[in-house]
Amino acid sequence: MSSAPVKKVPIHLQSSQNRLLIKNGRVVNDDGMEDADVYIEDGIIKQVGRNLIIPGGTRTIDATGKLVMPGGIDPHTHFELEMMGAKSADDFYKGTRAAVAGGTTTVIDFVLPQKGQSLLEAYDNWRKKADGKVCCDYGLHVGVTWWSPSVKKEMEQLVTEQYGVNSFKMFMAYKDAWMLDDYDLYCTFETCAALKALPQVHAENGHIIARNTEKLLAAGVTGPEGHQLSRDEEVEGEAVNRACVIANQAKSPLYIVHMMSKSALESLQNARKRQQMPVYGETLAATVGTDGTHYRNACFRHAAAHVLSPPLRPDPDTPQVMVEALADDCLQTIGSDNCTFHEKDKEIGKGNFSKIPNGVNGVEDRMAILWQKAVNTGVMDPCRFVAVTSSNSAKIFNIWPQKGRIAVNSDADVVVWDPRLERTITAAAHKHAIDFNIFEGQHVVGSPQFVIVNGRVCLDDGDLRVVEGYGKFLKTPSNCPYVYGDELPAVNDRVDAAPQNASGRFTNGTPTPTDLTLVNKHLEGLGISSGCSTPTGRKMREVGQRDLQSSSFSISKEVEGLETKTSVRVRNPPGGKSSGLW
Ligand code: URQ
Ligand code: ZN
Ligand code: ZN
Repeated sequence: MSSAPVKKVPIHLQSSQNRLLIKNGRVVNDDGMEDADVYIEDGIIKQVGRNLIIPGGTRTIDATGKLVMPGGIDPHTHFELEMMGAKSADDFYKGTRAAVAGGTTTVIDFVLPQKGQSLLEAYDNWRKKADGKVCCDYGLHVGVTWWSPSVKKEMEQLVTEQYGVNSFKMFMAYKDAWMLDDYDLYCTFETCAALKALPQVHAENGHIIARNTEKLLAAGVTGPEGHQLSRDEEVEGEAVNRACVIANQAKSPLYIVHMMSKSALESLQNARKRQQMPVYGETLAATVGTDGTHYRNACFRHAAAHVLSPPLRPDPDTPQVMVEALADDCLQTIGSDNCTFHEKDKEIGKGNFSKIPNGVNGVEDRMAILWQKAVNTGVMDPCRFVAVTSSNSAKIFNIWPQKGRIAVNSDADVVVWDPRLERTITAAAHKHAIDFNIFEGQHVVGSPQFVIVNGRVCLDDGDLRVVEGYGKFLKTPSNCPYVYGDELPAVNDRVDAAPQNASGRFTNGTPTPTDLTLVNKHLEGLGISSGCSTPTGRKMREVGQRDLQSSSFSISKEVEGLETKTSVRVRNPPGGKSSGLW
């Protein structure tokens, strides 16, 4: 007797319908922590709490001693990007596979049209490259690399529901390729403001870089060290300031991508004091995890592998200053700018540093590197880690709380983070398409043990089980309440901040010093360094000036003896009222 035909269910459907319970972990959101179980069904978080009633047959992950965090959101990747005569090596499959391996469950890539190319055509090409390959959800920013009335029209179309784009990147560098002049920048910022979209800038003075490059090459400086010499900190700081001025004139908010230097931070902080609209700052895993001394390495392969723009800085304090800027809310996000190139492609620039394709790895190691440099050192608490690696990007790009949050009805993008897991980063073990890693040999303590993407366990106790094409395109709607909401305090209110809890956007609902003491106690229970640097409305420090208080591990005397509670619940809309309940 023949048995009834078995109906094959596509693997992604089987997986997303699985029920999953993450038990005994400590749930960490950007605004608090609680000991809670998380129940997931059909790709959505259905319950968060203790003593949940769960259907039989549910798979259980024991997260005892682990942190249960929203999956990372990398706001800056370049997969399969054609630039400078080469194509970036990580495509949307390998790139998102590497992302998931490191705990990132959403990426936002950049559509970068050639000068003169239709933005819509470039967008369609990106969707064709990505849709069938992504292992996790992805969104798109669109580059405005030239300006005309037709470009303006296409921007208007791109922000509609059909296309789902709410952010546009403009370049102040890459002269004769993607660079816009100040007039065109002003027009693009005005257009973004009118569309309630968010302009982004790559802030470096492209004219100065071009002239310095000519002079260096003429003087016989042709190696990768010339890349850094042609564009020092001042060249970045000037452009950050200019971009802020233009945004202020255009009455537009602004997001500055890949901020790499103290000079850039200084310009940002100064601009915020006068800015009418918010200015957000992003730095990179590369910036906090390595430095510009590598450009002097005698091996071309090694030095060229570190070439990106703006460059890594030779100043040894810069990585630490960037970590502190993230902790203090001077910077809001950390991306990877993942744009990897094979050695043969980097060699295009042998004999002329200005032809080395720009870009490094980072999408896989972004979270572990920041954890190591920021949380293990006591500069940042886990809540702030979640904010800068996930929730803030979700808020700024208007996908919060669908993404970036462990809460009922949020997407089941979850990382079970083992703060004790030790490993050494190597190219031999990474998931990228290239055989070089700029963090090679770095020992990190803290990494994902499980990564759940839309309800599917894609990193399963260390085993990577991604599915090509499982991810979806994620629309990012315009008119983000977090960026454009009238009721919200401006970022610069925070610069001259009033005492505790008179907070800016990112600090609404964040713990007060008393609350942080309790967070510290939770961490001590886990054996984690517990210095808390989550912004509490205090005045921002000057760039590079270390705040010893914020990096202290000690529990504040005034609250010693308080009863430790096991849950923290602060449920605020983005930028909503501050009302921490412990
Ligand atoms: O400028 C960028 O963001 C891309 C195109 C290249 N990567 C880099 O060097 N930052
Ligand atoms: Zn850039
Ligand atoms: Zn980039």
